Amino acid sequence: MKGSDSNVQEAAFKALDSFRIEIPSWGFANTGTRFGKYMQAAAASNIEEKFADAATVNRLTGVTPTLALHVLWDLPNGVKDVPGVKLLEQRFGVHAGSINPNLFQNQEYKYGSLANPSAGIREGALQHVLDSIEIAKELGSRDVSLWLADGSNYPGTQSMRKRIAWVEEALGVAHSHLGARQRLLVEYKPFEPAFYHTDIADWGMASHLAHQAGPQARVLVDTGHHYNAQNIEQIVAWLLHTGMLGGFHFNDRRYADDDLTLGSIDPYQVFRIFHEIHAAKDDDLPADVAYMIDQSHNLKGKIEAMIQTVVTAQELYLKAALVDREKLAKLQQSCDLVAAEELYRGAFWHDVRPLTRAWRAARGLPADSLEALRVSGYVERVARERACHSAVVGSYA
Ligand code: RM4
Ligand code: MN
Ligand code: MN
Repeated sequence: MKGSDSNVQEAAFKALDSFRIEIPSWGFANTGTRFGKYMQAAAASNIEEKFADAATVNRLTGVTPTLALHVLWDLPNGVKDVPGVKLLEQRFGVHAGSINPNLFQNQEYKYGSLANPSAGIREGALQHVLDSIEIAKELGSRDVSLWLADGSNYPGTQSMRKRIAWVEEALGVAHSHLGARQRLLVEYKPFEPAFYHTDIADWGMASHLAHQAGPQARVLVDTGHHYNAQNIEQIVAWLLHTGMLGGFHFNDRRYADDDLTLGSIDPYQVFRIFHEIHAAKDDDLPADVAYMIDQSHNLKGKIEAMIQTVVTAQELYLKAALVDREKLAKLQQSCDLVAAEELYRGAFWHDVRPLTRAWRAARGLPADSLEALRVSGYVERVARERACHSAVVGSYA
């Protein structure tokens, strides 16, 4: 921790003022596991309800002004749905955020999308990416984030190298359609749904592909998309060093891509990730990092869990911001290991909740966002309103 109480408060408010996090539309819909779904009466079943829920989260936390959209789920008619989204933006005061093409749900993607051996299917998948870029342009969204489910289940059944070239080619074309201020974010994931090889399996592959695609492409780190023992903050440090870090999909995991609420299993890891970002900023290695949440809750109440996540993200971001990095650098330089570790962990153990509460009060927000949700009765009200039309849907969201 650095400085006197008033200095700490000043530094904390400055850090919190600079922190915004995007929430996902699919976090408000009924989703489930591959074994089934538990329906929630309050779940959003259309984009209007997703915007309404997002606006509630933003009203109570003050830091979620944008909503990530999944093209197939939220704009099933593509660009034609843009005017409707613009009306919702005006009505709810929340803007469309990153645009996520859907390259995994069509039947024809069984053997891949951009890496499918069929040129025709690859072309169709690329067209969907280009439509998504157009949607993003019309909505004024900067980031198009790409996650490919592509891969294979059995050794010898696909040429991994041919597929690399096909993805390279497609991303190059996609990049050439970006507007001047837009970015292409390339997400990686080691397995699932493919269980032998995944075409973009790790940060090295994503970084290579982003590099090849062009100067406006970056890597997207989804915290759930790593093997268990992986040192994610080291990956973040490398991506910062090489200028390739574009953004995050935050969630927590115990086993694989569990999409549990951020910090529920390992809050220290999130602190360590944020520390790398703050440290890079101090070292004049600034990165334009898009913080996003990629969670959708099957058991917890969706709006409640989203607010819990946003507040947790703020707390961990703040803890990391308050590390005395000048002092830490000296201890690192002199290899004073225990003192360095204690300083680092000390910031993690520091309870910043009084500071986040004070910041909210100072910014005209409810001091306790979760309590404010309970008091508002929003969840109960929408549960009543939505009960009559909440359809059982077959797809993921
Ligand atoms: C994937 C990946 C993508 C997300 C989908 C729903 O595992 O995390 O980012 O859009 O899930
Ligand atoms: Mn993700
Ligand atoms: Mn995922």
